[in-house]
Amino acid sequence: MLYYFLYPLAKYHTIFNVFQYISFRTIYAAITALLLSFLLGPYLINKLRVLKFGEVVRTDGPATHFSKAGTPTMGGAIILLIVTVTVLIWGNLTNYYVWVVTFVTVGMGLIGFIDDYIKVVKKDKRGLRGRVKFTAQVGVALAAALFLYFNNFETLVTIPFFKEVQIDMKAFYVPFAVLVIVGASNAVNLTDGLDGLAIGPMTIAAATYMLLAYLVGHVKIANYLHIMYVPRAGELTVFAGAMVGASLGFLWFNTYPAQVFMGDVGSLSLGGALGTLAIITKNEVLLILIGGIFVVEALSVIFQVGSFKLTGKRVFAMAPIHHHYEIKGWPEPKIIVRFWIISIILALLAISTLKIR
Ligand code: 57M
Repeated sequence: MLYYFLYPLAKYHTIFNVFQYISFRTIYAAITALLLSFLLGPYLINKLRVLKFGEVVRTDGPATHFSKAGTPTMGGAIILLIVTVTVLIWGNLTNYYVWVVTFVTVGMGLIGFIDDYIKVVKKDKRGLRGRVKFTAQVGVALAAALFLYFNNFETLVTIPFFKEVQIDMKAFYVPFAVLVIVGASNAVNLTDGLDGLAIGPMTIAAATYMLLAYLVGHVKIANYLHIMYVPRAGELTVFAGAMVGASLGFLWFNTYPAQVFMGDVGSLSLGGALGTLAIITKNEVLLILIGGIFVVEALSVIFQVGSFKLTGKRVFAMAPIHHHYEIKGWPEPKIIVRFWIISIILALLAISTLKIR
């Protein structure tokens, strides 16, 4: 919005020129989202408490979690609100990529909100039925993928570390994009089981895509680095910046011992946003590395369930894998911080693919 109203004033005073720069708007988007989190966080968390939106903790999990019962949940609604408001303030709203990623973020958030509402307010532990939830997620992702496809979005997929390997998926790009978006959304949801465990790696992943969006959207840098140039994708730097600010702001309250949980409204929407950023920045496959923690968490569930069905034996003491370490006796903060460290290493490795190819 500021871009729309203030940049035209550059003809009266050059100071207004700064509003055209993605770098300037990204930095201030991150700061705005962070400040909004600090200002609104305590008030909104209290509101969740007053509304009795408290977590119902399962009794078959690690015993250390029983004391977390009643922690306000659905705090993801705060993240969603702050990201959207920040993007409306600092984004160039004439850029349709901004709307695509906002659509997925809010759409997935709504699905998560309904799920949380049924669990927390209606006190139905099962929440939204699995099939309904999955179909709705696919619907949101499919709408975004079809929109991109019919707007001549590049269907060529590059493989990290292998410059020469490029696969043109043509129409198969649509189901592929749906898989990336829905997969990311659910993987983040599975990871969200310890204080700060999902939001830490989310901040790191969003920061990585912030950098990538800037690079792929800048014709000179993209040519210099020999990476795919994606016209107009640079504007997503601002969106990712808002995500970084809002995620860091949420971490302030969600860090151990958490004052609030994000709920499905947070995990599904942030995961969906991450998947969409991966698609539009044309770094789809690299998401496996950037979101490595989310991938490992999801794989641990797949292996656990698969192994139990096939052999009757468990691979882990409990899946997702963070529960395995809890049962092995690792203190919760140790698991969380170690997963953050791994996330940072993975992000650095991902950035190194700009040169190692
Ligand atoms: C949601 N939700 C947390 C909170 C958060 C197929 C199966 C592996 C699915 C999986 C599952 O249901 N995962 C999705 C995980 C829950 O957190 C809430 O949910 C929101 C995210 N959707 O924002 O509102 C609990 O996690 C803890 N938590 C924190 N800090 C946070 O910041 O401590 C969350 C956020 C909270 C709190 O205790 O109540 C969850 O774990 O339920 N299921 C599981 O993860 C279960 N695993 C399992 O059944 N494993 C089996 C098989 C099926 C693979 C096995 O290994 O044999 C475990 N979950 C729990 N207890 N809680 C089992 C035991």
